[in-house]
Amino acid sequence: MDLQCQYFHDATELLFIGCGSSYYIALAAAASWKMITGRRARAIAASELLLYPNLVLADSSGVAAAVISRSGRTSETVRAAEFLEREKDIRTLAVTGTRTQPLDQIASSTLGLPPCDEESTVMTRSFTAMLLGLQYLAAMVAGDDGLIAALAKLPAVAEKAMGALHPRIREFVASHQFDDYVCLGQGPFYGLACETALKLTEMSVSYAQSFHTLEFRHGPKSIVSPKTLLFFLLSEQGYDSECDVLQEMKGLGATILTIANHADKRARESSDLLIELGFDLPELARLAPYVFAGQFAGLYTGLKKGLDPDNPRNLSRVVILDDD
Ligand code: F1P
Repeated sequence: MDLQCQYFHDATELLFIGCGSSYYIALAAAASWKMITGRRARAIAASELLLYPNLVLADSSGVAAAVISRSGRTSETVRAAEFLEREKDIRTLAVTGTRTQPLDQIASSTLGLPPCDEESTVMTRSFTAMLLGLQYLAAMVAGDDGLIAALAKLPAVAEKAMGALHPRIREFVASHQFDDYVCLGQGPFYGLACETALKLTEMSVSYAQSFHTLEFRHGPKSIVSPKTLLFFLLSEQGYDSECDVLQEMKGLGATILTIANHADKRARESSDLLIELGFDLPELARLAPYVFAGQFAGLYTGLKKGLDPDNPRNLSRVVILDDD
């Protein structure tokens, strides 16, 4: 794909559209796009566009859309691309792990990432790969060479961090028993918190919720107990406020798993497991690794429960609706 697609350059607003994990990529990608390019960006679940088109597209001029789908076949996502291209004359970019599928054929351009297409029903490396692909695109559109260079450094440092993380999460899961999970993040980390919760649900059939970190105080915190594992995805920009919530929840008796790039004494003292990435990279260049903990926690919790995390009950690899 010519990453300099003119319609992307000209767009005054970008919609990021997907389902499931791909919608959560859209959440993180839309936040990244706005922060990198300064242009308006929104994440939309494909079903919302199909069921409430006027709500989504009201007074949206100069719109382009990135339509995200590992399989390129998810019915709602393909229909969303068709609707935009054929009924609204809005150009779309397919972001996909699978070429020659309906989405690829309908979209005006394709950012194809076939190596990311894992065999598992559950999206893991395809999540991080498609998010990174969209962050690269944003950095190219913004002409941000420093961010492009930082993104290019990420795989090497992330691979090292991933290797160190496996045994820590495996041990933590083996030595704890939880009734439920809550995953918390703000700004570009909110979509990653949603994905963390989905991994726990898909891979281990556990009850997991996700919230904007400070929203958790407004009622949902009533669920907190030592048998509740709270994932805090700590940002730099919101660190102090997020740490206030972390300390408050520790005071209520929660078990806390914290992911941060750098943690201070407060976070260290209140976390039952602290994952400190320590990457010498700008914040937006190191978003993707924040989902590793949730992916591993889902994997090891599923295995501990005697499940097959790659083939979750009730799920299919792609959701194809009957009338497709
Ligand atoms: C989207 C999705 C996945 C989910 C499951 C069903 O797939 O909802 O996020 O884990 O595999 O499909 P896709 O549109 O990205 O192929």
